[in-house]
Amino acid sequence: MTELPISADLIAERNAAHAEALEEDYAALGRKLSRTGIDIDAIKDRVAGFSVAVPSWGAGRGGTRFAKFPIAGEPTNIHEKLEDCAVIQQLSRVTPRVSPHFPWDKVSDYKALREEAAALGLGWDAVNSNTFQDQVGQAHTYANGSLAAQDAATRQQAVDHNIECIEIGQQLGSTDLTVWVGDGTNFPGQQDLGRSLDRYLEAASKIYAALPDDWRMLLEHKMFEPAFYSTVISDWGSSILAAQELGPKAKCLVDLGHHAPNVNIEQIVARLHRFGKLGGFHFNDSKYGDDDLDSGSINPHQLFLVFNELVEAELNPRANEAGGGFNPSYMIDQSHNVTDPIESMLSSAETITQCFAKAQLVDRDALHAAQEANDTMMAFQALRRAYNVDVAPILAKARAEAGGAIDVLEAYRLSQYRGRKAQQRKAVGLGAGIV
Ligand code: RM4
Ligand code: MN
Ligand code: MN
Repeated sequence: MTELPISADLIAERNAAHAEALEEDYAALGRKLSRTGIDIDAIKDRVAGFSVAVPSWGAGRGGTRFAKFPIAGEPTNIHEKLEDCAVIQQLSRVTPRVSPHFPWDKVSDYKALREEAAALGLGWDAVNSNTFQDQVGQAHTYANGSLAAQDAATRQQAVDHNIECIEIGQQLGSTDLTVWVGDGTNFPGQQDLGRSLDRYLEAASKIYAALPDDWRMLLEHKMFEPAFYSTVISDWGSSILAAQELGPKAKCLVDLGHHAPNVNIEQIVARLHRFGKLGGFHFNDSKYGDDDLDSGSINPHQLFLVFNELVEAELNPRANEAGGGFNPSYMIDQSHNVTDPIESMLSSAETITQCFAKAQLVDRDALHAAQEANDTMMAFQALRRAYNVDVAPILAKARAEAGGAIDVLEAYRLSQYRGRKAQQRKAVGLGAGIV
């Protein structure tokens, strides 16, 4: 392994400074949990086994559609992005995989890229295709759609790109292809709503046919943007219908910001699982639309309820879960406009793991008994009790035992990593906004 980006001595020194307080907090929480029959070490072990992938594109300050405000030391290529992802993993110990996006992360040698990541302690997660944007020199424009475009040559180009993504993913060691398309319309009448779905399904089935046996195709729905009148795969209904038509290796991916306001996302999770189609998540938070805000920054309770459904789902596996049982893919998908992306992803990884841990604390027997007895208040309280527990000491202890930092943000700031990168990396341009 090459040298990791943050000094191990710094982490050890800060952890030593926090160790006594953490032991006190962990012991106190352990006593509290044991009064309800919960073994804190067992929860810690589960937390130690949890992980969530980070998106390569989340390492930069993505900006909004309006403007981009780069920071000094921001990464400009996949190599620098990997280095930043390694910082997140080194400190948090819950983000061991990176999800690449092509062609953004294209290189000439993927074997070397895989080794480069491994040397930084990183593996690879789902490969993401991009047919929502034209590239320089591209033969056919995606202005009128990609997999659902009217033009057959455009559809074929989009299919070929997805197959190329699978081939790259095989070299990297991925086993999932995530397909999000921006295809849709801005005007009533612009396209035939039925036929555009037919075209999407036909093109998607060609990609599906190219999937290796142990791969999944994750269909990501999104209600609107860039299309503002209709979107081809707009919701979980369209997504599950498409996944069912494609076959057992096609699953649905839930990006938390891709729904109509106030939609009950945890119920969608339960529904997708019921039909063996729950493929994975893009974690972020949202106030209005696809805001890509930091996970749990707006509605941490919703995130907890999603994990509560995931625990229920794991306890009730569905026979038709092809590909080895319950194994949803977890990833962060955020855009950072006003924070250092490393700090945001550290914070989000922590919040996601907290919600996972809290969901493990739910007294399932009490919950199910209350549900059976129609005791609404006690059923709600079973969830509430778990949600109200501050699980921070469990996470910190699991992290420290794995070599991570007890206080991730403190260690990151003291490392002056971004400042050092600002000296070494070339500056990022302002980028194209629409103002
Ligand atoms: C989309 C969607 C996809 C992501 C792109 C960049 O809104 O969330 O997952 O690949 O943005
Ligand atoms: Mn997404
Ligand atoms: Mn999105």
